[in-house]
This record gives sequence, structure tokens and C-alpha cells, in this order.
Amino acid sequence: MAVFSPGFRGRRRTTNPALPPGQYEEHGFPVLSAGITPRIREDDWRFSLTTLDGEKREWTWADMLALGPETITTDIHCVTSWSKFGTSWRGVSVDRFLDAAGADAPYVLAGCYGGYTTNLPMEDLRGGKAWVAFEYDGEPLRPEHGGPARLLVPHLYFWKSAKWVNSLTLLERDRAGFWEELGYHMHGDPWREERYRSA
Ligand SMILES: Nc1nc2c(c(=O)[nH]1)N[C@H]1C(S)=C(S)[C@@H](COP(=O)(O)O)O[C@H]1N2
Ligand SMILES: [Mo]
Repeated sequence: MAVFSPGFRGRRRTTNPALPPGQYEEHGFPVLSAGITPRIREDDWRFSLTTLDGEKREWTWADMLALGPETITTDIHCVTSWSKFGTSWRGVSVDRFLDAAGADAPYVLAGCYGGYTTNLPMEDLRGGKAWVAFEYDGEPLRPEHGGPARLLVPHLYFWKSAKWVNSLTLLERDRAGFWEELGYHMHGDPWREERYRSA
């Protein structure tokens, strides 16, 4: 005899509330890159922040580590409709860089080794919502996943998490990045299904 009634099993099959609309749960870790994978040594890595006045602040790998890394466990959501639950990272909060530079602005354009860009409102980068991540699952971040360091902005679609990130440019007005110019959403909230820009 069945221990659980069919009704009980039925309830367990309701949609996972952690899964945004139109997404499925992925157990692997797909690689999605628009171009070739840059190979950047930690010693050569630089990360810069340019303020509205055009002032540029730059960090080396050691400078970044000195800002105080933290461990992040989070779900991630790709616009191609896979979501991955409970991913584990180590990185430095973007707040730390902004505070060190004493900089603020309404919008930010992230830039990368290889030329990829993506735009974000400052309110999506501040307040413990975004990191420069350099470890995944307890290991150095692999080059194909953006190593040595990538932006991690898990509450937005994963195209906003710029791999091989090397700059943040503060902006007065929002400016479309690589995928945004090609029609992806300027914001990219998976819970609102902000996948594409309406024409
Ligand atoms: N520099 C750079 N960053 C990037 C991309 C890219 O092509 N180049 N692709 C974006 C997209 S569309 C996604 S879904 C994620 C994929 O990250 P993954 O390859 O680690 O899964 O990286 C984002 N960051
Ligand atoms: Mo993506």
C-alpha cells in the first residue's frame, strides 16, 4: 500500500517558488560567451572605476583582496531560461569599490577584457547585491566562466554578470551594453521577465 496519498504527491509537484517565470532548473553550469575566452593572469589583472568627473581609480588583484572578500550563496538565472540554485562564490562586494572611491552616479556601464559591456542602474549594484567574484564552488573561477574575476549580479539575468570584468564607468544617463544594444532589456529582472526590450 502506498504510504502517501496521490494528493500529497501532487502537492509536492507544484512549481518551485524559487524558479522565476519561464525558467527551468539546470544542474550543470553552461558556458555562454559571445567571443573568445581571454586568459588574464591575476598579476596582470586590473580593475578600474571611472567617476562622473572622469577620475579613474584602479585596483590590482592584491588591492581587491585587501577590500575584504565574502562568501555568497545564491541562485542564478540566465535569459536562455536556465536557473541554477544555491551556487557558491567568493568575491568582493561592489559597495567596497564604490566606497573606496567615494563615488556615486545613477547608472553604471561594466566593461571587460575582450570588450563585452553591460549596463546596470546603480541601485542594482549597491547594498550587497553585486560582487566582483573570483571563486566558484571553492575553486578559482575558471576562465570560461569569467576567471580570474567576473561581476556577479544574481538578482538580474546572468548576462548582467560580466565575465572578465575590468571596469565600471559611472554614468549620468543609462547607456546600452553589448546585449542591450542587440535588443536585450536595459534592466533584466528575471521575476518580471525583463528579457527583451519592446520595440
Ligand atoms: N565578458 C562577457 N561576459 C558575459 C558574457 C559574454 O559573452 N562576455 N555572456 C553573458 C551571458 S549571456 C551569460 S548567460 C553569462 C554566462 O556565464 P557562464 O558562461 O559562466 O554561464 O555570462 C554573461 N557575461
Ligand atoms: Mo545569457
